[in-house]
Amino acid sequence: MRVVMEQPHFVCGTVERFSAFIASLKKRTNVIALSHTDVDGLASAKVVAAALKVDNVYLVDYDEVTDALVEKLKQEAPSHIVITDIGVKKEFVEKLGAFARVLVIDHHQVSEDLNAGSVTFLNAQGMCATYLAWWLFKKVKDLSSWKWLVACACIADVMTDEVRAFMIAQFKKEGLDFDAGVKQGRFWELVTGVNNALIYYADDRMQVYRAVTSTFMMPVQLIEPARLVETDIQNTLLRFEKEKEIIKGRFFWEFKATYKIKSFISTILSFRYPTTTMIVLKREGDFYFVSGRCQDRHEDMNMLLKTLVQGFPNADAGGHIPAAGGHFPVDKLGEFKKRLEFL
Ligand SMILES: [Mn+2]
Repeated sequence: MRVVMEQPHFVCGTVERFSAFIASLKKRTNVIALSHTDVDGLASAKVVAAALKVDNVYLVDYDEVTDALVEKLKQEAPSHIVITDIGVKKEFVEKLGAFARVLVIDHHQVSEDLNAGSVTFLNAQGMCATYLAWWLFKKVKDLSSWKWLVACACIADVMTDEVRAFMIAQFKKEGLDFDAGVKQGRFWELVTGVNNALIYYADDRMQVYRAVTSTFMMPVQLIEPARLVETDIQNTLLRFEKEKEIIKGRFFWEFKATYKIKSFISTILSFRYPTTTMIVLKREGDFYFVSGRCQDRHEDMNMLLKTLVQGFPNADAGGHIPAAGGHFPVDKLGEFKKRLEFL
């Protein structure tokens, strides 16, 4: 029986507009793929590269989406730029659109429709960027050897509900029952392994990108780096349980780790303790960087952190009710903790 794979519902852009972009590739000279730094970002760039034979790939974080990046891309004189898994601003794509045809495939919340002139924007909600790219590009090129990676990206972004038939079919090929959960078999091994390898190679993510091929297996050269990060994560979680202080019902802890796992650890802890406010510090030079999390929103993190650093020199804090961040000089730690007792 032929499985009918779920179809995206684009809130911006159309398949016709996508096809016009593809038709324009007849005049291609230089194609660049630009994507995000996580598993969905890497996987969507892989799918684009497999479909279009791109000339260069960039994996970037949001703080790298700047005018400096526009300049760097311009230097390469691309005829086409394909952006996946990054919620880019109109201003940014307009600058790229001045020297290249731009295609943006994304699933983040839309703030504005980017479609205009040389910019094509396709956005659908509830499906990861890799699934959207695969769904669009499979009409251009046979991408059947990449379906396993598409499934991994859906798992990594926790976006499997709306692509159930697709997921069930991929798990079945592996002899796995999708309804037994996503944390099984080579899919989960790949998701955690590649995620950890991306953390290990945070300063050279293309090492990870190049290692991933259309063969469904954890790349051999990434196994050890991924293991080192996994060990760091597990040790850090154990240390949290041992070292955390309880100050007025809140958890207070100074984070230390070998690799860049702070936001990953914070996310794990906020799910483990959804009803406890968590104040996590990380020392960088003469400053403490603080993050406050309160998953159940019983306390306003934006207000709390602002009050905790109020009046400190060279200090700042802000954010939202469930999550906020800030920084203050290390010599204010005593005062910071004292304030925490009374707030
Ligand atoms: Mn994504």
